[in-house]
Amino acid sequence: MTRVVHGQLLGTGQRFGVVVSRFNNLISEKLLAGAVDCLERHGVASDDITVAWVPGAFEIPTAAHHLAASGRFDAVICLGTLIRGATPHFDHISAAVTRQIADLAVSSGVPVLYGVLTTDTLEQALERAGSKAGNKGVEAAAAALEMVSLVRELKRGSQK
Ligand code: INI
Repeated sequence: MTRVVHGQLLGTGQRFGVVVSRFNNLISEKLLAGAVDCLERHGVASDDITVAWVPGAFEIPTAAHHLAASGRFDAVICLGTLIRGATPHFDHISAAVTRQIADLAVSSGVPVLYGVLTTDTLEQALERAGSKAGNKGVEAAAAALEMVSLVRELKRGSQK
């Protein structure tokens, strides 16, 4: 018979590290509020959420690495806001940050979630931070809950 494995969205007893960057804080604080609200509404205790602020998106992978390596968290959620400017700066930072978070998600053994906005305009970022295009912080937190549960289930399966 086919064995189908799903993650659940129950966060009771789970611990989360959240990295959030201060650059474009107007947006990032909305991503953070959405992520924390989502975790708490799914049963995560506020004491079980650690928030690490970093200066800009470029610093997110460093902090995420330390949170993941600490062994204290079931998942690490990365939040930030990159908005395109007049130079290629945005492209370099967004490519590096995205690649490093993806690498960490696979190599650390801990689910690492990507809630970093990369938009052309401030308006697009606002739309993704709690208005008409949802809130990417909420989405990243929901994905974190699901991945914690899924990874636990997959580890259990591999021990059978
Ligand atoms: N950091 C961001 O988080 N978003 C941006 O849009 C941004 N832009 O456009 O420059 C940005 N730059 C700062 C960068 O992330 C580092 O903090 C800085 O280079 C120091 O390492």
